[in-house]
Amino acid sequence: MQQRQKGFEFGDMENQAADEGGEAELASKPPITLIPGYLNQAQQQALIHEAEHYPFTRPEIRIFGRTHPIPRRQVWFGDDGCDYLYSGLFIRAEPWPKYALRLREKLQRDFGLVSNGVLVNHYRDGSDTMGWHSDDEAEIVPGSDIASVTLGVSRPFFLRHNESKTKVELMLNSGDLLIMHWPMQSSWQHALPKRAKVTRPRLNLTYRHLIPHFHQG
Ligand SMILES: O=C(O)CCC(=O)C(=O)O
Repeated sequence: MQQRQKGFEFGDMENQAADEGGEAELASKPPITLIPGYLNQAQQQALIHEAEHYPFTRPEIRIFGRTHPIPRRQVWFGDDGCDYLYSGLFIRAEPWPKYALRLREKLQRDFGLVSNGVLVNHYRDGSDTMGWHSDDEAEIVPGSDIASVTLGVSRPFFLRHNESKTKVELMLNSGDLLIMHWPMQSSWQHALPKRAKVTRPRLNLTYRHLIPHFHQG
């Protein structure tokens, strides 16, 4: 049976998944569901240990004509043909590791959340970061949700509406699940800001549903 939970944590405001719809609603409340403590300690530890062996890289991206290594490490796991073009980088899908795959299956069981790839980001400390962006690449299946699971140190996570500029801040703790519902990626951006005082690492896994073989046609 599909389970659809709603969570709460929205700065001082009440969080409510904005699937009731409406432009004004969408401009003030991001369509998200936060489920604190979705993964238990054993599940978190299994993933954290597994990630010690992930083939992370720190690719270079071009910004205003100059190349810079991204301020974090990342790896993309996916089904055959689910390669990803992200921030101008073409990332070939690596085969699924055991626990990342189990989490994919759990998300599908618990929420009917279909995915065929996961981007894993590793932030060594608070100087590693993710800038403002939307996950709106052409190969993402229209209408699909993105599930984001956090492990390790707690960090704030920001969302900002493209037009109203409404800003929402969440605190993401280890084991939390944040579901970014469609159409969040077309009207909101998100970011993980730097935090100088954070000295411990954080992992984040975002499960996405891609159109298979998109880059092979
Ligand atoms: O680390 C995070 O929580 C954000 C990850 C993210 O924005 C992404 O993978 O697109």
